[in-house]
Formats: sequence, structure tokens, C-alpha cells
Amino acid sequence: MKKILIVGSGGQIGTELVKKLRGIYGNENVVASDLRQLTGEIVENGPFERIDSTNMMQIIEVVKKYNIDTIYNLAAILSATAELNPMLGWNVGIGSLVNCLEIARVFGCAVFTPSSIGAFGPNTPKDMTPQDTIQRPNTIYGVTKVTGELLSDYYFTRFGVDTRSVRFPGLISNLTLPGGGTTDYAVEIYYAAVKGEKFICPLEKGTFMDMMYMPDALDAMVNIMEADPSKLIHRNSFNVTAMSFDPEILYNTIKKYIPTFEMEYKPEPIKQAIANSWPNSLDDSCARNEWGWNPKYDLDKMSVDMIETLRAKLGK
Ligand code: NAD
Ligand code: AKB
Repeated sequence: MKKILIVGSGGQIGTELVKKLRGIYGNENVVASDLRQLTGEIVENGPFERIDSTNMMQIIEVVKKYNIDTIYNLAAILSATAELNPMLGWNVGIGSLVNCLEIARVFGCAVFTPSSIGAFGPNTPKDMTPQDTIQRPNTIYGVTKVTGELLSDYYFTRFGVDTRSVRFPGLISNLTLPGGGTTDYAVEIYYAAVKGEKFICPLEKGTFMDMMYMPDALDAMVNIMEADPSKLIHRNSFNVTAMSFDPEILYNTIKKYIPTFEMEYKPEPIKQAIANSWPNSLDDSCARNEWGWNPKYDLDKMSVDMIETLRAKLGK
């Protein structure tokens, strides 16, 4: 049985990934950790350790204590927040990554570190962006993601560390709110719609980006780490996507289920500039061919589930 450490467990992905992995591998085999002291299910159902992942010794102690063989490294500062504090973005994203890779080399662990559509830039082909293409991002978040992809591949080819990764699009979920990204609007819009509030959209009409519902993202993280290594031509990092839309398409989809819903555009310059530099849509055929990537949720199916779940959660 795998012995897994999740670094940065308290965020949008981590809170759901801990649950998912504990369901598969057993509560006692999945150690959650975060810079912050977390509370609730995540600390009650299985081991939790407080770790600042920029501190190598703190990770080493936990890896030794639980005999860890797989690390999911989720600690990072998302794109919009990182643009306001670039050095913090670099120090957390790269500090955590370098520590996880070095520890993996010494202790023989596998490592998953998510990359992002943010690893692409303004001169990347925008539509059906290929797996292997120009990556010259103009955000600090993107710079950390490209660095992460290169370093992870380097640790695989140079030291044989089993590093694997996907380039996630914007993730949409209903448990934990997103943590300061450019795609956050695609979660916030559902909360506004279900609460009966008008939504102020921080991006312009026509701003297309890839998106994915969290259950598919969780499957991606499990399946890539379980994939047969002999089938992997790529490693760091695979394009994955489930849908591509702009705010207007999302608004009109939600309006089908909540006809009174209203939205107004008020673009935020930093988020708009970041979104403009990212692809409209990804070609994820390498992930489909090499490890069977096959998302289950399209925009309609996700919207029905989001609205139903948020109505129950918010008592609306
Ligand atoms: P998040 O901001 O919601 O959560 C990050 C977590 O990391 C937080 O709980 C935070 O407390 C913790 N953290 C911050 N600094 C830390 C440190 N020094 N040590 C330990 N923990 C620390 O982020 P997320 O959305 O869950 O994203 C996780 C990963 O997935 C990131 O690498 C992100 O770039 C990537 N990703 C996310 C999305 C998305 O839409 N959510 C899309 C693409 C890629
Ligand atoms: C962000 O917007 O920063 C993230 C991402 C797509 O990497 N959601």
C-alpha cells in the first residue's frame, strides 16, 4: 500500500484530494499537511502534520516518521495573488518543489506537482494548444510552473525520480473556495447565482479559458500516479482539459437553471492581462493516449451538480 504525504492540503485541491486518496489507500496511509493548522475532517480522519514546505527539515521528519513513498506537492501561490507579490510566488512555488524533489531523490519517493495552463504565454498557439509547444509565460506564476516542469523532468532523467504532472486548467469545486487565481470567477459565479446575488465578472466577455470540475481533476491526479510508466512518453507535464468557455457562455448556462440570475462585467486589469496570455483551449490527446485521460463532466453536467450541491450547502 502506498504511503502518501500531501503538502499544502488545506486549499481548493488538497481538501478534496485528501478525502479521495484516504478513500482509496486508507486513512492511515495518507498524511495531510499544511503551513496552517487545519481543523475538521482532514485532521480527525487521519494523520495531519503542520509543515512549511519551504523548510526541508520539516518535510524530512514527516517522510521518515511515516515511511512516505509518494508526495503530492500542492503548496503554491496562485496566479493573481502571486502577481501582487512575485517573490512570495517564487519562494513558495519553487522552494516547495525543490525540497520535494531533493527529498524524493534521497528517500526514493514519487512526486506529483500540478502545473497549469499558466505555464503557457502570449506567444503560445492559443487554440487547441499542443502538448509540446512554446512556453514563454509573462507571469511569475507561469515562470514557476515552467521551472517546475523542467526541474521535475530533470530529476526523472538525471536521477530516476518518478515525477509526474498535469497542466490543470481552472478547477471548479463546491467544497473549498479557490485561493487567488485568475480562473476563480468560474467558481464564484455559482455561489452568487445560488445566493440570488448579481455577479460582477472580473473578466471580459470573450475571455476563453479551459476549465474542469473537481471530480475529474481528482481522477487525473490518481490515474496519472497509477499509470503504467512504460506507456508514458511525456511526464512533466500533460495537458488536460474538460471544457472551454468564456464568462458569457458560463452565465447563459447558469441562467438556464436560475433564470433570474444577473451578471455585470467589470474587468480587473491584472486578472484580464493574465487570462489574455493563457490559451483558449488545450489539446489533451497525449494524456488520453498515454494514460487514458477521459473527463466525465461537461459544462451542463457540472452546472447541474454545482447548483444542486451549493443549494444544499447554502440552504437556498
Ligand atoms: P490553494 O491556494 O487553494 O491552496 C494552497 C495551499 O498551500 C493552502 O492551503 C496554503 O495554506 C498552503 N501553503 C501555502 N504556502 C505553504 C507553505 N510554505 N508550506 C505548506 N503549505 C503552504 O491552491 P490549490 O488551488 O489547491 O492549488 C494547488 C496546486 O495546484 C498549486 O500548485 C496550483 O498552482 C495548482 N493548480 C491549481 C489550479 C486550480 O484551479 N485550483 C489550477 C492549476 C494548477
Ligand atoms: C489560477 O487561475 O491561478 C489557477 C490556474 C489555472 O493555475 N486556477
